[in-house]
Parts: sequence; structure tokens; C-alpha cells
Amino acid sequence: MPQLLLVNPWIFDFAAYDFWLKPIGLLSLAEALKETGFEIELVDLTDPFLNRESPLPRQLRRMPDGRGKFFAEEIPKPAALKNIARKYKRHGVDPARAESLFATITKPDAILLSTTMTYWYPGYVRTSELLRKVFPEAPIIAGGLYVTLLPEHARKNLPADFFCVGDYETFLPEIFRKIFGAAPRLKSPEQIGIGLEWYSCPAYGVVITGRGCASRCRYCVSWKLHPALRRKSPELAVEEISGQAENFGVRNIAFYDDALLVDPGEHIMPILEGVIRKKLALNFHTPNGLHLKPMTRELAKLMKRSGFQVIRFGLETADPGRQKMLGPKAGIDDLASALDDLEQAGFARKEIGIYMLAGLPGQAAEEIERDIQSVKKLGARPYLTEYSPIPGTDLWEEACASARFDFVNEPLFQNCSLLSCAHPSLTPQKLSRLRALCKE
Ligand code: B12
Repeated sequence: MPQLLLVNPWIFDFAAYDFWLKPIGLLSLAEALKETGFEIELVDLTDPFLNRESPLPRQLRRMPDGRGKFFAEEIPKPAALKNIARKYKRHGVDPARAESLFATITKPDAILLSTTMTYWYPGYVRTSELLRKVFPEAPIIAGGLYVTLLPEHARKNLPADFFCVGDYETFLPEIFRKIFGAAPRLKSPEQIGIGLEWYSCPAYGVVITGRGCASRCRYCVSWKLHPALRRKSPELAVEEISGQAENFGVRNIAFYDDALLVDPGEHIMPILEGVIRKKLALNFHTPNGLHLKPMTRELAKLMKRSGFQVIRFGLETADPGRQKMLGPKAGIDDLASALDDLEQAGFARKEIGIYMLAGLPGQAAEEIERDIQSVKKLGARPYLTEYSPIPGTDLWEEACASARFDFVNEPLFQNCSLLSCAHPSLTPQKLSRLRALCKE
């Protein structure tokens, strides 16, 4: 069977934090390939424990819940960003270590490179260049979100031989047929549970129980990528969660789903009941915001008993006009009622984090301030997330009309921290004052 090397590349950005980040698409792919009989090696260049002496240097130590810093070094800024007065960094293992690590690996017959955020592409390019240098004969197959959302840009800029534009289970078999002469049948992420054996010291686990979303929000690409919600069976999700806990000793697990709570009776409730029956003593995290509307008192109780600690929801805006414009996902009444249920179940209101979008086209700073106040009035903690214009979304045209940078031709400007579409009243200074207001 051919030998495959799967690589999660460096992150090049002004800032990045290991907010329970693992390449779940690549990990699912590894599992699917393993089941088909391929020999797999997986290297996650962002793993702080990679090829590093233990114990970890102080600055890389983890929080008790598994989060922590990436190893990072300042690097020259890409030309397009030279006027941005911020340091630019490579997050992940340093290149010399990466190269010596690759040199110890069995020569692969093909390399599979993953990608996520569109504006991290310089890190993908650099990783690919290094892989080409160490393994000049191995074809490189690039896949993941950046390749899927910006295939033309990827073909032009990323040194790879094949581009998997879309889900691996649909498009990778054909690429394999071209390379190896046969197209394997690959299970989808809904048909497999992922393991963490590729990490010498996993600080946490990650699980995705389904792809797609029931909401049709105009700023989000999730429902464009997966128009129908596809899910794991609750039994498989419980098996995956307990497998990560028992085989790899993790105590903290993050859910990546866009629609974890939708139709709770058929999905999340049986999952949590299964987890409780197994007495796993886990802490669950939801760095990707949950929906507010499906919350009920029963669900809140199950969430408390199964180990949810700090929960994040997506409200995005409290402004009724903007809600209508973005695609109504939830309103302030849904937040009020969810908070009642959660409080009854034993959560403190201030433990409930509410994501609110900042920097949408036409969204003045005063509107964001009112949003923050509405959430605070209910006792929850607002978190501002800067709007990132995403190709393929319904809001793209409008985003382009208010663009302060040319993010159509240069994906680096899709970086959320540049506030590329923000109303003139939302200056960086104003944004930091608003962030401070969230914490008060
Ligand atoms: C989980 C998630 C997060 C997590 C973890 C992110 C991470 N870095 O891994 C958290 C909550 C931390 C997060 C944060 C943010 N996120 Co986010 N996030 C997602 C989410 C919901 C799921 C991604 C995922 O893991 N999907 C599941 C896997 C299975 O899918 P996949 O990786 O795409 O893999 C499939 C294919 O691409 C392919 N594939 C993948 N890899 C490979 C490799 C090879 C070789 C091959 C052949 C195929 C292949 O096959 C897979 C199976 O189908 C997506 C939305 C979405 N539904 O995609 C948004 C999304 C990626 N996030 C987005 C944004 C904007 C953000 C934030 C900037 C929000 C903010 N303002 O704070 C931050 C940035 C944080 C950061 N620095 O990482 C945007 C992307 C923006 C962009 N320009 O690229 C998305 C698309 C959401 C949206 N609003 O539309 N996010």
C-alpha cells in the first residue's frame, strides 16, 4: 500500500492562539485513509509538542483546559501588508526542526496538505515549498477550505500538483486514481470517529458530529459548503468522545459543529446521555458558537451534567433591523430564554459567552455598543468577533462595496483583524474600547 504523508501547515498571521485548534478535516481524512489500508504519517506543524524536548518551555505551557500559545517567531510581512503597523508571525515549529523531522520520515508516495483560513495562504505556500525541497518526487495534493473557496488563487500561488476543491470523500478518489491508478472509497467524516495518535501529547480532543447548518446567514459560508445538515449517529459520536478520553487521556474536548444543538432530541441529547452513562468526567467546550433557539431546560440540565463549562453562543447582532438583513438566526428574546434555562441548570450567567459580530458593512460603532449593552443587561458576557468577508457568501457583494482593502484580489485582506469592511466610526481604538466594555 502506498505511504502517505498528511501535513497541517504553519499559520502565518499577526496573531493566532491555540483556541482548541486541530485540523479536524485532515484528521478525518487520516482515519478514512487508514481504514482503507494506506500507510499514514501525519505531521501537524502547529503542534507545540512537536519534535520538542519535554517539559514544554514556560511560554508554551497549557491552561488547565488545554488552550495555550503556539510557538511563534516574527517573520517578514508579505508586501501587501507592509503598511500595517503590526508584527507578522509564523505560528508553529521552526523551519529547521520541521525539516529535520521530515527527514526522519519514510519517503512518501504522495503528500496531502491541509488548509483552513483563506488569509493564511502564505503559510501553506511556505510549507509546500519545504515539502517539495525534502521530498522532490512526491506529488502534493492540497485540500481544505482555502483551496475550496479560492481554487483559482490556490492554483496560481500554491506549489502543489493536485487541488481537491471540496470534500475529500467526493473529490480525492479521482485524484488518487490519477496518481495510483485506483480510486479508493473513502468514508466521510460522519462515518468515522477520529483518534489523536498523531500527537505525542494531546492537550485536548476535538470532535465534529456533523457538517452543515440549518440557518442561512448571509455572512456565513457553512450552508453554502454543505447545504444539507449531515450528522454522525449519536452512538458513533459517543464512541469517538470516549475513545479520545480513554485512549489518549484527554479531559477537555471541543465541538466544532456549526449546528450542534439543532433538533436536540435526535442528536445532542442522546449524545450527552451516552457520555453521562459512561462516566467520563470530561469538560466540553464550544469555541464555535452554538445556536440559541434549540435551548430547553432539559438540554441545559444535560449540558451541565455532562461537563459543559464555558459555553459560547452565536447571537451575532441584537439589532432587529440587522438581524433581518443578515438572516434571522436568533434574537435577544431567544438569548433571554436560553439564559433562564442555563441558569436554572446551574450555570452562572457570566460563564455564558455571546459572540457578537463587529465590522459588518454599514455597522456603526454605536450599534455595536448597543449590542454589547443588550447582552450585558441580561448578565451574559459578550465577545466581539470581527467580520471576515468570505468568498461565496451572500454578503460578499455588499462587503466588496464597502471594502477598505482589495480583498477580492488579495485574500490577505480577508483577515478578520483588518476590519476590511468596517464603518468609518469603528476605528481600531474604538474597537479596543468596545472590547474593554465587554469585560467590565
Ligand atoms: C470549527 C471552526 C472554527 C474553530 C476552529 C478553526 C480552525 N482553525 O480549525 C474556531 C471556533 C476556533 C474558529 C475560529 C474562527 N473562525 Co472558524 N470555522 C470553523 C468551522 C465551523 C468548521 C471548520 C471545520 O473544521 N470543518 C469541518 C471539516 C471536516 O471540514 P474542512 O476542514 O473544510 O474539511 C473538509 C474539506 O475542506 C476537505 N479537506 C480538508 N482538509 C483537507 C486536506 C486534503 C489534503 C484534502 C484532499 C481535503 C481536505 O475534506 C474535508 C471533509 O469534507 C468553519 C465553517 C465550516 N463549516 O467550514 C468556520 C470558518 C472556517 N471560520 C471562519 C472564521 C471567519 C473564523 C474566525 C476568523 C472568526 C472570528 N472573527 O473570530 C476565527 C479565526 C480563528 C482562528 N484564528 O483560527 C470562516 C472562514 C474565514 C476565511 N476567510 O477563511 C468560516 C468558513 C466560517 C464562516 N463564517 O463562514 N473557527
